[in-house]
Amino acid sequence: MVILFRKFKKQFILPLVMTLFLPNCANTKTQKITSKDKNQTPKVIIVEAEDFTENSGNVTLLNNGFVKTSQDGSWLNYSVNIPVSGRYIVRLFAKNKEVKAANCWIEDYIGNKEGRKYNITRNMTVSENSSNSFVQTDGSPLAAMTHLMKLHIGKSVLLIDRIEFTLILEHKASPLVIKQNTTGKDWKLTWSDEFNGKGFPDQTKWTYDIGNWGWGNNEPQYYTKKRLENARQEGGNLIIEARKNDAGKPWTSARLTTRGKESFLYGKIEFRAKVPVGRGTWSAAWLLGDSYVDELSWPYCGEVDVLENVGSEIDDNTGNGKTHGSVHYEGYYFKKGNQTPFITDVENMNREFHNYTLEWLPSGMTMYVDGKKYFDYQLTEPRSLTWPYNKIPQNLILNLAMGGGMGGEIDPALTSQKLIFDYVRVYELK
Ligand SMILES: [Ca+2]
Repeated sequence: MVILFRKFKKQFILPLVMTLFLPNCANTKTQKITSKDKNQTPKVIIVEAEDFTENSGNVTLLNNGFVKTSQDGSWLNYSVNIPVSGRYIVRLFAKNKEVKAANCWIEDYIGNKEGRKYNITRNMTVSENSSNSFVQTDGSPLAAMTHLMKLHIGKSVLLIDRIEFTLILEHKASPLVIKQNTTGKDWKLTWSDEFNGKGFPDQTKWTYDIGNWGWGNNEPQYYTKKRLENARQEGGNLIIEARKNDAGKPWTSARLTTRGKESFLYGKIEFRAKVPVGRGTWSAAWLLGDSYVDELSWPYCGEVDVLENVGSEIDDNTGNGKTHGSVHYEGYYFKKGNQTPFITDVENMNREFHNYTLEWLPSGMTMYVDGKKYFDYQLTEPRSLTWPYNKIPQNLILNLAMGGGMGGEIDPALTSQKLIFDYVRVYELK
């Protein structure tokens, strides 16, 4: 049982002048963790606005504990102790007394050695003339550790109250790792979902990734949990449907994963799928390392994209398009500038099912579309020095994103798009 316990800062009369200009200095207070019992795992982490460790220099601490930001744009840094790895709801409590909306976002791991910007909330808009309200992003992944975060506030005068992090899903490794035999000459089926059921996806095989934090790619869709409109078995298929202006969100969709159920080490993995056309769609069937906890885990945990297609690369008339095969890890990702794109043409992508297949062995990986090899990545030095795929099991992910870094601008005419899977099959060598 989580008891919300926080100081009622608005009722305190602080020994300060009405407003106090704050130099760019450190504040040593730490955030409150809400839990009645100190030994109990806290579920809500509260970071008070005034507990910043650094600021942009143009913010003002008010005597009621709010921090007032500036028309010139402001930022506030916070040290946030996350006690449990998992997915969180992030809420920003702020008042906006101005006549225009204010845009905010939260950056994690500021000052990281890789020089990367980890946006864990996408843009959060505080409406004009709003008071005592909050804006919210769901599903942000956070590892258990002390995070240095930066709250970015656009050119707006806001009264910031606090940020809350609410745990919605604890991170757990998959209880079952299916390690495949890798020698022999024939592939033998070891796991599959034929999607012959009705209604919800098989909950013994799949869990839901939920939320709208942007998924590291500034994606606008909200992935829902257990909602037939977004993910269902029907007619022998799994349908993942992205829907516009649905459930109070600009776009809803679904992202299914085997994480938490089973993961795989080696084997042949075959996705039989039919993708949607339409500018802005981003279809994917892929693998992500079990050691992924938050964005800092990537790409060290591994990611293998077996089917990756964007609607803007499909000819709406012929249905001919492209799929991208990629293997991401420390030795091979955008920061290294050594990505060799493996892209192949696929005819009639949206009207016929095609087989998108990965063969993953200790020696490397190959990929095929309808049995035709187009991807060959063999494990040679120096690749082997940082190669995670001989030790970190990978879980399977099926999702339909809209827009974002790769999906691009969404055709405003789109209202509903479907990514359809006939089956997912996993084999080992015998
Ligand atoms: Ca089927």
